[in-house]
Amino acid sequence: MSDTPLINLQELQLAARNHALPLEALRWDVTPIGLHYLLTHFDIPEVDASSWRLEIGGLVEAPLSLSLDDLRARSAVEAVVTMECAGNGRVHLEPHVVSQPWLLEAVGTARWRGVSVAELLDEAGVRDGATDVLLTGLDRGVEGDEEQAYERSLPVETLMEGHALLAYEMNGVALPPQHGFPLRLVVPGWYGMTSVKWLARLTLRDEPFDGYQMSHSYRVRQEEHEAGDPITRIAPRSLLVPPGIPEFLTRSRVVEPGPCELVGRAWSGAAEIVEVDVSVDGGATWAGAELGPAALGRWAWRSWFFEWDAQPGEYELCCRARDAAGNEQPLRPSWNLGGYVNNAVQRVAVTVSA
Ligand SMILES: Nc1nc2c(c(=O)[nH]1)N[C@H]1C(S)=C(S)[C@@H](COP(=O)(O)O)O[C@H]1N2
Ligand SMILES: [Mo]
Repeated sequence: MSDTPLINLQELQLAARNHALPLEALRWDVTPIGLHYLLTHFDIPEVDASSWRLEIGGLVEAPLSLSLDDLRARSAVEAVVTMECAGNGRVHLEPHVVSQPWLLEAVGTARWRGVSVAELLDEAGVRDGATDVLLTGLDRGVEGDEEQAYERSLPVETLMEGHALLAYEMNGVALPPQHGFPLRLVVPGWYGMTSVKWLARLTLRDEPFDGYQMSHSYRVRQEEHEAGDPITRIAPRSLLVPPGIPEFLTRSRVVEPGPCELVGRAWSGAAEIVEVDVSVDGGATWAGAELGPAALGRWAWRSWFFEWDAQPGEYELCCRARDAAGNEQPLRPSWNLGGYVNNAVQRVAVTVSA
């Protein structure tokens, strides 16, 4: 970690609000709520569920105004979904990008329950010419000198085909305030910024929204005045549970000699995970890990296992995932202005004691 750049107090302030998944929590199939990562741009709003409504309007035949009870009375859908922040890995980029200083753990897997977005849009009746849905949250703030609600749009098609849901439950309980009470969008396979929390409105439009969170943030660009490419689906990543015991300050690991089972998770929004490779020598040589069952469904991370015969010495453990579309984690990061989508392989320093 000595090569990690110093973060400033403003970044520490963000990091204290927006926490990551402790890597040992990769052991749970479904992340316990308090261990799921969090990212909130502005403040967590306090929402009165009895007066709250979800409005569906714009280019629709019949605008809808739905209470939480209305939504709960409909047929429910459920999905186990791995969500990851697009800024995960940011702090490993050089030169340093000032923002939420994620290391590698801005990820979590939850069982979401709610209503299908496609069903609601069908009911409202999407008018000809409607191409995009603007999703507006109740939280407000200032970013890039612009006062705004947190809001982003998605193509109607993505919401119709993509298994997207409006969730009112997480892991079997009502959405906690920090995860979007009373209702949030969940778009499986897409980076987290897509899944708008504290939803107030869905507005059907005839073009993509061009507000701050669309045109400035969440684009891969090298320079400020470049349009760049929008960030969409999650690139493959694998993470391992650091083995043995940690040293308090450095988090470096101490492992007993002998057989040591390395375990971790791998996921990709583009296509299924087909391979995870492990290296104990910093990426010089690799061997295949065994994939666990795909029991959690297509949108959740996959477990993996690797038997390591740990002999006394110093090691750097790495893991590397590949998906069915041929996307593979790079060994080294590639830089961009916003510090997004750095899915370079994890590196864990381990001392195997004599
Ligand atoms: N309304 C609203 N929705 C939001 C955000 C936000 O700040 N406001 N943050 C987004 C980002 S960047 C991410 S990564 C995910 C994080 O979801 P979580 O905090 O439930 O893990 O929520 C997304 N939805
Ligand atoms: Mo994010």
